[in-house]
Amino acid sequence: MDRIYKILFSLTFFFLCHGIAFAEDGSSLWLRYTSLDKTQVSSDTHSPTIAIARSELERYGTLSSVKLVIDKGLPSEGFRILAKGDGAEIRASQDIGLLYGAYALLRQQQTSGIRNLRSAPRFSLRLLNHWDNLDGSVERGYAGKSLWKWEEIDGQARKMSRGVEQRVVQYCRANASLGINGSVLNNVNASPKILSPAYLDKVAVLAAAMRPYGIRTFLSINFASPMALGETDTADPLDSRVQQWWRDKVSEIYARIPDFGGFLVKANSEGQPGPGDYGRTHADGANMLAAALEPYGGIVMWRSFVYGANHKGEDRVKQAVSEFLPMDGQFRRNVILQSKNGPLDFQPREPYAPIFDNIRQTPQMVEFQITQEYLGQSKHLVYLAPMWKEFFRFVSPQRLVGIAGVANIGDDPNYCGHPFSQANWYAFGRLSWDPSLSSASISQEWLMQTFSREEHFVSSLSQLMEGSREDCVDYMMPLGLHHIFKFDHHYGPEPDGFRADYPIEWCPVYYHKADAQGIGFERSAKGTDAVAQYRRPYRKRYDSLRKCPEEYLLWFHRVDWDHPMRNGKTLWENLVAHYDRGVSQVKGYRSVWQQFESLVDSQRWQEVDHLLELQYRNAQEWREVCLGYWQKMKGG
Ligand code: BDP
Repeated sequence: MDRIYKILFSLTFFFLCHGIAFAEDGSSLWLRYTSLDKTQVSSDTHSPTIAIARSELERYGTLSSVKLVIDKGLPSEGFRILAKGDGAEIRASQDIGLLYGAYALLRQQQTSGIRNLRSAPRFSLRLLNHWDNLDGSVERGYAGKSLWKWEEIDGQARKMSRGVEQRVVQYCRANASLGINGSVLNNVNASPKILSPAYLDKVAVLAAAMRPYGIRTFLSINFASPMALGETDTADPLDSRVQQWWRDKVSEIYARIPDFGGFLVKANSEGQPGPGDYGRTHADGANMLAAALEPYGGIVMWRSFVYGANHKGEDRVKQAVSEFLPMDGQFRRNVILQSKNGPLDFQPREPYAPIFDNIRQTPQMVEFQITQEYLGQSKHLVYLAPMWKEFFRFVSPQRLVGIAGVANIGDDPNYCGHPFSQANWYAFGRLSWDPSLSSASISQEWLMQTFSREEHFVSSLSQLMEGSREDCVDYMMPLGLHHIFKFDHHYGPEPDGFRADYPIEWCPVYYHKADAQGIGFERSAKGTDAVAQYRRPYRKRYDSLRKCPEEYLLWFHRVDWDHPMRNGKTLWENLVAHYDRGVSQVKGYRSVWQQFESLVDSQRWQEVDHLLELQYRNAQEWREVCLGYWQKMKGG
């Protein structure tokens, strides 16, 4: 062969072998296993779920053999891994436990090495909430359009194209690898059309794809559906025709999807219809749906994110407790109250939502937001596990039956937009299985699987990720500031935001109340007394200007600009220092990342590099706009 052709040939060979490093677009997520076809898998039982466990292990396992064993003595969904020389045994009481065990073994293989392990999930409901609309858009989605391709609905439900199926399968594998066991497919601002036969056919197709991976399907419903679909002239939950309509609809759903999970409901909130439209309570509404679902084992997840209705004018952060506390004890057994982690709305930092203290008789779930609506969306590297761990310091996982995360998933090649946003999906799943895991251990295993196991890389990036949420708080809203986002898209700063045609609870000026004298929202007993909704010792601690943790200061107190802080400096000086710290931290991200250019495939490396540059510019903008505005308010 000609010399030049030899060189070209060897180069082609080189690129073929190393092609992965050049071609990685993030679509493999953290499941970047190498195909080895090495492991012999044996199992006494057969099912679609076992078949998946087998094929994942056969294809990607490094051991010579793995035995899958049903062991009824183990907890529901849990598993055991027993390492045995060059082989292993996975035991579980159910097929799904064996699949979870298989993924855990593969994770060990990619991270710590294979060792004995006993594991079972802390929560029985571990759900993603997709805010996907039927036109294919995703509310607060920053990673492309809906994976579900609702637009292919007309008569096409059963003919999902191969491409779509592969994306959905990858979604299922990723979730099963974490133990996520439910998916609410559509937006809480739900279109009534989701309950029409054509869409239910499509839902059934998706449910069938997810079932072997242990993922049950749920739907968000519009409370006025029977009326909106033209089948009743009211949606009053106490009207017997409405009740019958829901019973029929539920039976229609279960005929298609026998393991259907139930409904998620946003009612009488932000313009959505609800039982309040008929003078009925949330309990009346939830119980009507719960009664229809009960014979099938379905549940209702009723959201407490309700404001501006019955308690209009009251401090928004108090309204959920005001509304739901009097109803505690009135809900049917299959109703769960689902609340956001903070009392306002997924801000970079909020104190925990006191509804978790107040509601004692109704089962509760927490709703986290993975999609970073208020934390730089899919443009900023902000690792959310430290924020969720912070919540669990105040609300014990034992008080909760489930955990939901508003998904950050779309049809972008890498599913999440920012390559590091995948870490938030990952961390949500890992914490929903075991909230006692540390955020650092989760980021480390994610980094090892997603990028590289090189020690220096893993420790540097994991440290960077660990601090990133605090950095974001610093450059956006330090010391308890909240909701000073630009209207509607919630990405950049708008501290002067006020619109007479908007509810006051959407206006930044309502939240910071900055003027010549000071800044902050007085929620102590001297103000709205929101502190009274907290249990001891937090009630007193937050009420006291002296004892209130400084990270919540302006959330609970209005203080003068020259208020002396614990470090002896004034509030103003501290505010400036926080903004500066946030910006300089983010500046450092890029220098860290640039050290590792040779370790990361070029496509993902460059993507992250560009995004870090953008994040730095955005952080500067936050500082300039906010400090400029506070300075103007303060005068001088
Ligand atoms: C807000 C979002 C809005 C959601 C709402 C909710 O901006 O898009 O519909 O929460 O959770 O944060 O219902």
